[in-house]
Amino acid sequence: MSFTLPDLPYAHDALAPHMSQETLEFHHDKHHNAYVVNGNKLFEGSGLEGQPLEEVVRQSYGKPALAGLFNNAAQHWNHIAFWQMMAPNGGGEPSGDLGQKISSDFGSYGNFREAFIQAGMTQFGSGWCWLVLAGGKLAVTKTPNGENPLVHGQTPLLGCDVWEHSYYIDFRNRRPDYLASFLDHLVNWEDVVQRLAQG
Ligand code: MN3
Repeated sequence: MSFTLPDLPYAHDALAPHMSQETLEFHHDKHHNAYVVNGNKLFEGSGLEGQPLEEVVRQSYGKPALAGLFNNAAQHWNHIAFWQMMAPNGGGEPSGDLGQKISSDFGSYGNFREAFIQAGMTQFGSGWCWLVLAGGKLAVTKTPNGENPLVHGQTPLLGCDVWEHSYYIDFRNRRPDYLASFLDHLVNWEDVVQRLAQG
């Protein structure tokens, strides 16, 4: 198999004004595409040809000879998920079983929201913040660069890209505002529910 760039699950202008058409044109069409192109160059001879993407990510992690492949494969997985984890008119406090589990595991949705924003703010440099399922409980984590919860044996439910390319066009240096906007206006909670059900 080789990596291919999936289309966005919505139009490039569908998340505006919270995430602009220009951001998605650069982020999806150029940045994500670069991970696909570079990952395909590094795939050959890796010994992981024919493996599903999640296995490529898991099996290349922590192996110095495969570091380049890991970075690109993990970022490919992360971005495919990131596009699906957002939707027009998304965000806000989820209801139903997911809302109850968030209240139960964090004390309240407000506590979760604060922890998620704090994790994204304090990820020094590039990386991601996550809502994960670990040992049957929800938790907030952060990872550097392309690293993701899969390599830590956790189920990623929601991830927010805090590389500058994800927010600098729309929010300049205001990463906390970007994180708040992501939670309040963009999260596709139906996708999170599906990931939780499969977790
Ligand atoms: Mn990105």
